[in-house]
Amino acid sequence: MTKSAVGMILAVALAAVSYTKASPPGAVYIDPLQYNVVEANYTKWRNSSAVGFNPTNTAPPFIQVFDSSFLELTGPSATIRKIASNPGFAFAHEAPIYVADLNLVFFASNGGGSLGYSGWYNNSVVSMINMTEVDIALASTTGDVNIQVHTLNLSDNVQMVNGGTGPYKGDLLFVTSGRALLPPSIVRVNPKPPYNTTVILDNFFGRQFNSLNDIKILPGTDIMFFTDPAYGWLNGFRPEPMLPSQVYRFDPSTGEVRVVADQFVHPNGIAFSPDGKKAFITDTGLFGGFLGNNQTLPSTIYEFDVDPKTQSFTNRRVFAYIDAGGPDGIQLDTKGNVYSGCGDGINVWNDEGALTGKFFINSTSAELIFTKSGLVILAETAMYLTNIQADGMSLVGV
Ligand SMILES: *[C@@H]1O[C@H](CO)[C@@H](O)[C@H](O)[C@H]1NC(C)=O
Ligand SMILES: *[C@@H]1O[C@H](CO)[C@@H](O)[C@H](O)[C@H]1NC(C)=O
Ligand SMILES: *[C@@H]1O[C@H](CO)[C@@H](O)[C@H](O)[C@H]1NC(C)=O
Ligand SMILES: *[C@@H]1O[C@H](CO)[C@@H](O)[C@H](O)[C@H]1NC(C)=O
Ligand SMILES: *[C@@H]1O[C@H](CO)[C@@H](O)[C@H](O)[C@H]1NC(C)=O
Ligand SMILES: *[C@@H]1O[C@H](CO)[C@@H](O)[C@H](O)[C@H]1NC(C)=O
Ligand SMILES: *[C@@H]1O[C@H](CO)[C@@H](O)[C@H](O)[C@H]1NC(C)=O
Ligand SMILES: CC(=O)N[C@H]1CO[C@H](CO)[C@@H](O)[C@@H]1O
Repeated sequence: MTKSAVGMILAVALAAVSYTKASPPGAVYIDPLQYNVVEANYTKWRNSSAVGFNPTNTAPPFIQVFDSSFLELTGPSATIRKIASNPGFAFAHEAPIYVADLNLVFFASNGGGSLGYSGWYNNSVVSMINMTEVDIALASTTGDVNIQVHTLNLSDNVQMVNGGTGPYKGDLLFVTSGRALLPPSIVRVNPKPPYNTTVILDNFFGRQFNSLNDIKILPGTDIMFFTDPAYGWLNGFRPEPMLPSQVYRFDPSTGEVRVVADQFVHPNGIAFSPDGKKAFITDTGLFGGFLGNNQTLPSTIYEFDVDPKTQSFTNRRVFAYIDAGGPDGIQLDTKGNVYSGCGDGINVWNDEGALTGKFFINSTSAELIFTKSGLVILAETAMYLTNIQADGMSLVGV
């Protein structure tokens, strides 16, 4: 029987018996009907300072279930365990790339937020964690572990790595936000020592990009799509933007660069459906850097059709509005479920846009990545692993 078949039978069985017996162990079922009306004297009304919706006040981290279909992707025995931690430094922010044949995850520190190397004078730090070491350590205990992460020393033209995907032709594919007058770029990095780098794009017809944030390759092609918000300026390490905050398409075989979507406040994460027909862009409009946060601006995932001829993003519609923080990095599993790093952890929607569950850590996660060991959650000063059954796009070559 396949893993997903087991999950499906389990979910059906649970739905028939009782939601409160929801497996995995420690999972908490929140029946939306119980919270549709809470009345004026409710003691847990939320404002912008609340981390997330945790009406059961369950100790994090835990699996929060809004719809029993969520159990199909977690499987019956998923846990959430910390695998690395550094309380003083936001070492695990974004740009995770899983290199399956080496069983390594590469990622970057926060280049702008609290506990990151923010500011004009400091580059972010790219690191790597060895998932074989993680597996061995987790097998020796039922609790958390703290695996050493290895710092890479990349060449100086790699500044403020913020997004990544791949492997692309065997290499890590990062986007950098640039720093001061050093331009944002797309860069290929050798995943093996000496980690040598090759920049493949650093301008739009002679103009510097604002601060590239995230990148994906359209499934079945070598064409790259990336977002370019103004966060380098808003976080104090880039000059004022000279381009709209928009989404670009780059064909590395011809060198052609063009815009495929605009009209965002701060376009952030990017992902495609497994068949490549739909695109998702997260807009963290509410996060304004030095301008401050504004809860009335987008905290929204938009869904588009990918035009079969032009590959422009068409038919924009709201896919989800996030109830906690803003949607940052975004990844899909092979069944089309959508995962995004938000203010309370990883939020997950089915392909119809229904929020089915969360990996609730009670703090911000900006990104996640699927590995053979499960889903790795980047949570700024910590990394978690949840050994769910779903397979991500990063495991099938995109
Ligand atoms: C809410 O609290 C107020 C003040 O204590 C009280 O007068 C009112 O009856 C309460 N309402 C309900 C629905 O319990
Ligand atoms: C938000 O709610 C908390 C807890 O009720 C309260 O202490 C805080 O003052 C509120 N903040 C704002 C901005 O309303
Ligand atoms: C979640 O985090 C907030 C802010 O750090 C904290 O006040 C709250 O107690 C935490 N909730 C739980 C259930 O641990
Ligand atoms: C990862 O760790 C395993 C177990 O210690 C080791 O055999 C392997 O060489 C490591 N891989 C890399 C790329 O360092
Ligand atoms: C990077 O440089 C630091 C400091 O020089 C060194 O400790 C570390 O081993 C280097 N990392 C790699 C992967 O070479
Ligand atoms: C790294 O260096 C090797 C040897 O010169 C070269 O073949 C490879 O293309 C380089 N990779 C990158 C990403 O620059
Ligand atoms: C928040 O954003 C809205 C919409 O752009 C704007 O009208 C409002 O002035 C902003 N509020 C603050 C406090 O900046
Ligand atoms: C966090 C950090 O590394 N800050 C450094 C940024 O760069 C300035 C100037 O070189 C240093 O003084 C800070 O310590």
